[in-house]
Amino acid sequence: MKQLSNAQKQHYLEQGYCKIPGLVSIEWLTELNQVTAQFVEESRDVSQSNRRFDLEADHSASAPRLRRLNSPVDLHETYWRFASEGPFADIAEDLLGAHVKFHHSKLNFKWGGGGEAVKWHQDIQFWPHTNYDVLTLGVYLTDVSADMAPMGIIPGSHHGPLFDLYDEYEQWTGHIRRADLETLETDQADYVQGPAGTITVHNCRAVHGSPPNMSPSPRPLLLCAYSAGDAMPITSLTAGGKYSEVMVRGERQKWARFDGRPVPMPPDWGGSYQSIFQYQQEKRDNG
Ligand SMILES: O=C(O)CCC(=O)C(=O)O
Repeated sequence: MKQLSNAQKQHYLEQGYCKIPGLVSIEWLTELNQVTAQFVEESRDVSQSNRRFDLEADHSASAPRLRRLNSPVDLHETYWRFASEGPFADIAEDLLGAHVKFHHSKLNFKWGGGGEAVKWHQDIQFWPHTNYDVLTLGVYLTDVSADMAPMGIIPGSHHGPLFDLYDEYEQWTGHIRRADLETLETDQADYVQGPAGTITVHNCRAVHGSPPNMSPSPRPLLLCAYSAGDAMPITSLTAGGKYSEVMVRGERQKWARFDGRPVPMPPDWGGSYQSIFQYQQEKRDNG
């Protein structure tokens, strides 16, 4: 094991997630926050969401309110160095084995004063792979307390079914329907919080989400997804990414491994997909 204790790995395998404190140095945090501040500055010149910035409705030049910076590793080498050389890659190796691929990244800001909820969902329906050795690592760039809408994960939900993220009209919503939520123990969710640098990891089948951020401070969470070397994506969602499918550990695998459990497919977005918020925040009465 490179970074994790056996107990942390066991927690991930049994519960589908884990919290990892104390591995991100102050130097990394300072650099990541400096670069992030530059992107927030740049967003002042933007009035509508685009491929780079996902903006809240009341974003403005004088008071930026970002929901997400899309694909940060493509935008600045600091993010890529962190994703490929920092503690994430070691943790991914501890959990996925010797051969690890990078999949994609995003930086969710969840701005203070009402930054939008991320409704309950599982990730793998957005980007299906041939198996479920796919996970997302996150790092909080500031201290995150309970009132700042930390990410909540339902323990053990990765062992359960994959849910339909379409509504009853077969429109993609990117979140679990109300009727299905009633079968889940959302009240048991573990809201992972901690000081700046706290790392979260969740499996691609784990049910997770977060409420609106009603505190005054943003809650920036840099997320990077990785897969085992033999988990192959079966859509082209991230095909244009600069580092998509790049090996961060070990060697390229010639053989794909298939899990017998079927995976629901997302729509064919044909290059128009920007972020989870684009769909989740559309007002439909679908639960
Ligand atoms: O930012 C969060 O709280 C949740 C992130 C998430 O689930 C996502 O972006 O898919």
